[in-house]
Amino acid sequence: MIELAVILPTFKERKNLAPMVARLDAALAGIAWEAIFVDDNSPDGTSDEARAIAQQDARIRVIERFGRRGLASAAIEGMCATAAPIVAVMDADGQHDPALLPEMLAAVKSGEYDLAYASRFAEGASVDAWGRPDRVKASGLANRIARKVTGVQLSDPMSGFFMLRAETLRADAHRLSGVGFKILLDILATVDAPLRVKELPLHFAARLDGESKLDQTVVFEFLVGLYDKWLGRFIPTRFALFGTVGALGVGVQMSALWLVLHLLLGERFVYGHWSSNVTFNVANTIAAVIAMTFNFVLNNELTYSDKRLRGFVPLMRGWAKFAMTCSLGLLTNVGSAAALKAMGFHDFVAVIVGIVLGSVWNFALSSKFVWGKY
Ligand SMILES: Nc1nc2c(ncn2[C@@H]2O[C@H](COP(=O)(O)OP(=O)(O)O)[C@@H](O)[C@H]2O)c(=O)[nH]1
Ligand SMILES: [Mg+2]
Repeated sequence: MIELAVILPTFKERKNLAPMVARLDAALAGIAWEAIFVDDNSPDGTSDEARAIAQQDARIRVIERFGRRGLASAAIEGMCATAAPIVAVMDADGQHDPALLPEMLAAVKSGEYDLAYASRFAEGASVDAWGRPDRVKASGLANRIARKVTGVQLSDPMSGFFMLRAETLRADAHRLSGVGFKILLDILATVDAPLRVKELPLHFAARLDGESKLDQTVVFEFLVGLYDKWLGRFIPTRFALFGTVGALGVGVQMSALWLVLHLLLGERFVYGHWSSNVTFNVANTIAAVIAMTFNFVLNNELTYSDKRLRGFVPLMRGWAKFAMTCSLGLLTNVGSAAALKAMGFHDFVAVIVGIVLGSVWNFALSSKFVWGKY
């Protein structure tokens, strides 16, 4: 009977898989285990390598996902794809020592603890071998903020190496946000009954091959994750991001308008001459297209980073579709404002309601038609 499933989310880790499996095999002697690699269609052929290993070793399984990215969602889907009663999550790059797994398993199996995890900042742990003093500092700060905001009192709630009963996870899996990388924090902050946590000191190592995927996005994802836990249930995280990008777009359009008028009118503009209607309309149209393009790029990078469009043709097609949804959004915006004004509402109220309705419309359409699969 299978006892333990080890979930290893991977993105571009091809060369690290074989050493990882060898270490799991050595560490878990005498335990009935399986390992599931959850790969987001890595361009380096990680999933092919995982399947090649699995051909020789039935304890190894592979989940390959397409058109999506995300460490947290990969971990959740892996944990829900096993019949093992106990599940663990760890990095596939050698930074987490599999030798800690038996001790974690004993703690969870004993019934004394609901969750065991390896902390980089516990008594007896070390991060020197990591070779990334910048990330040590950033993690320390992130941990402090996370403890404040969520009330979770662990030395390293941002750890990516933990184990718990699968049923504990499944009971709340539908409520997890699956956003960003802080899956442990997400679990701890989501479950209703407080979990009894066993903390083990981790000697955090340097990664074997390749480079960190979290370097570029670590701060952004952290903030998004915190927002999601904090205010996400009032205003959904993605909509908040979309709205923020939209608000920035207003600033971009204003600046672009100023710039274009300046270019069109040159000195006359500088000395305070007002533009004619025609010039203004031409300039404002150009500015609007610039702002819309800015919004498209930023939404593609941030709001929909997990479904990011890449390559010239997909980007141009996405841009064209975004332009179309935005024009419909504009009609909704102006149309609803006009209707409200006709009904006797104050101008200001009409404009605000128009903006909100237009944004909701843009958001709904673009998440379906620009970044969605339908
Ligand atoms: N499936 C999947 N795995 C990911 C993704 N991003 C990172 N990973 C994996 O998650 C683990 C931790 O990521 P890593 O880049 O090592 O982050 P770091 O240890 O914080 O520098 C590694 O095994 C990565 O391959 C992703 O978008 N999807
Ligand atoms: Mg790593």
